[in-house]
Formats: sequence, C-alpha cells, structure tokens
Amino acid sequence: MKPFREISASQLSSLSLPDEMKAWGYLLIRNVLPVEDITRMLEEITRIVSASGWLLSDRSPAERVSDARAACGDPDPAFKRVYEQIFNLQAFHAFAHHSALRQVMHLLVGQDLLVHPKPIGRLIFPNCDRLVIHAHQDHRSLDGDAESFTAWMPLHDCPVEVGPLQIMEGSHVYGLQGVDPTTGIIAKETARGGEWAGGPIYAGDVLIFHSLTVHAATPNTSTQLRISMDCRFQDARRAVNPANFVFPGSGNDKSWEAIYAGWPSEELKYFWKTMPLLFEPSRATLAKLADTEAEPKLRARYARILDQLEAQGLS
Ligand SMILES: O=C(O)CCC(=O)C(=O)O
Repeated sequence: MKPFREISASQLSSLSLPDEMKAWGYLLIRNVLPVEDITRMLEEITRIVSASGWLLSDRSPAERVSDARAACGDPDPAFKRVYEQIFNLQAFHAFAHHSALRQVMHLLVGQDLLVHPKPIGRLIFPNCDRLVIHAHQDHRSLDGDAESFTAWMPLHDCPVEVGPLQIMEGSHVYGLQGVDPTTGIIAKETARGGEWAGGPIYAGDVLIFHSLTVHAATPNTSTQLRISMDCRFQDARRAVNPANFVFPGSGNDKSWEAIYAGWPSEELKYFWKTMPLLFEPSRATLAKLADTEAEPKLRARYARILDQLEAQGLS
C-alpha cells in the first residue's frame, strides 16, 4: 500500500486545504492536537474500559492489552453498556470542539463551522475479524450535504498493526458507490478511485476525509485495544440531516437530557440550537414522510426525529 501523503502542521499557512481535499479526498495532518490533551481523553476512556474488564488485569491499563474473553463491538449489548459511559462524558463531546481541531477545520470549510454533535469513539479489540470496519463512505450514513468531513484521530500512537484507517485516494469524485445490500460494504476490488494509502497515524495527528471518500480500517493484529475518535464537520450554511442532532434509532432510550445529566457544567449543551441550520429533509418533508412513507419502520423513524426536534424546540 502506498504511504499517506502527509502535511505537517507548520505547512498549514502555506497550503490551501480545500484544494488539497479536492485533489486527494483526504488530508493527513501531523501534530495538530497537543499530546497532553489527547492523553487526558485516553486516560478517561481507559479507566472505563479497564473497570469493565476489557484489559488484562495483570498489565498496566496504560498498555491497553486487551482480554480476548471480553472482545465485543457495536452492536453487542456488552459493548453498548461500556460505550454509553464514554458517550456520556462531557470531555468526550468537548474533544470535537478542541481549538486546534477547529482551527484546521476552519481552514477547510471557512468561518461558518458546524461541529456535528455526535462524535464516535472506536474501541477496537485486536484479532477480531467481525469487528473490522470494511470499505464504506460516510455520506451513506451522514446524508445531508456531501461537502462534509470526518476527522479521525487515534488517542495513542497507532502503528499499522494496531489498525489505523486506510484511504482510497481520489475516490470522493465518483459519487455514492455501490455496496453489497446485505453488508453495506463497498468491495475493494470494484471501488472506484486511485490507490489505497495507509501507514501509521500518531497521537496528535488528524486524518480528515471527504464524506464520499472510500475508507476502511486496517485489521488490528496487535495485542492492544485501539482507541480512536471520529468527529464530523461541515460549513454550517450547507444542508444537514436533522437525524444528526437526535437519536433516531428504535429501541434506544438515549436522549440529550440523560447524557447531559452528569455533566459538571452547561458548556456545549445543545450548542447547535443557536445556529441557523438548514435541515434537509426539512421538518415539513419529515412530517410528510412520517405519514406517507411506505415502510412502517421508516415512518416511525421520521416520527421519532420530528418528536425529538420538537422537544429541542427546533420545530
Ligand atoms: O475507526 C474505525 O475503525 C472506522 C472509522 C470510520 O470508518 C470512520 O471514521 O468513518
């Protein structure tokens, strides 16, 4: 695999990030985030996974050596119980708003930056094929405007054996690509784009890619849990799917109120409410779909989105 094309933080003032993104579909920027801030986040997450029995008890939690008997991943109930504790942390949400990350995202999307409110934490057990995330495009789940971007950040050094992301260069110019209808995976053999690029990604580096860029995880063949975060961003004036501000899945009782209940301060609670967001689908379209969509499951999903927008005062 060819090595990532990389940019150093010191080159940021002399490069046009929009041009680089347009040409390659991704940017690997080294040394963006202060390692102390990343380590603080890592320690909070490690405390939770260690207390949940995911790490070998005869090794230091800082080594993140996983206990294979605990191996699990989304959507396993055991995984969700632990992940919920992490998702409830105020620091986890604040990470997506880190000033160093915002600065880079401003260079890419301009002054009107929307930080999507649901960052994702990846807790990837080693040597577990079923937990490897295969080739896909984020636009399929994000929806809204395709000019949206994911920032992927390991919370520790991530050599190739610990399973960093790989990127298919230039794959963002081909629109949504075909997937296997049962797995949602894009076959690497038929994916359209240039060569796959990969390599180690270190604590402090940020891999940013376009929502149409095809990407996949490298299998984690180490002994360690891989802990990373991915956060999404876009120009706030462009359309955004309202599903990104609520919890539209069936059978979950997640709510912002429950998440915020344990936060030590008011900071960042419902930060998007003061922004003039352009929802696509609009509330009127959602209301129509909640009535007319042929599939009952989808009708119920649209109704849940509308209810939750209303509860936030966004309708
Ligand atoms: O971290 C991973 O394993 C997958 C991340 C990913 O696919 C994404 O950030 O879109």
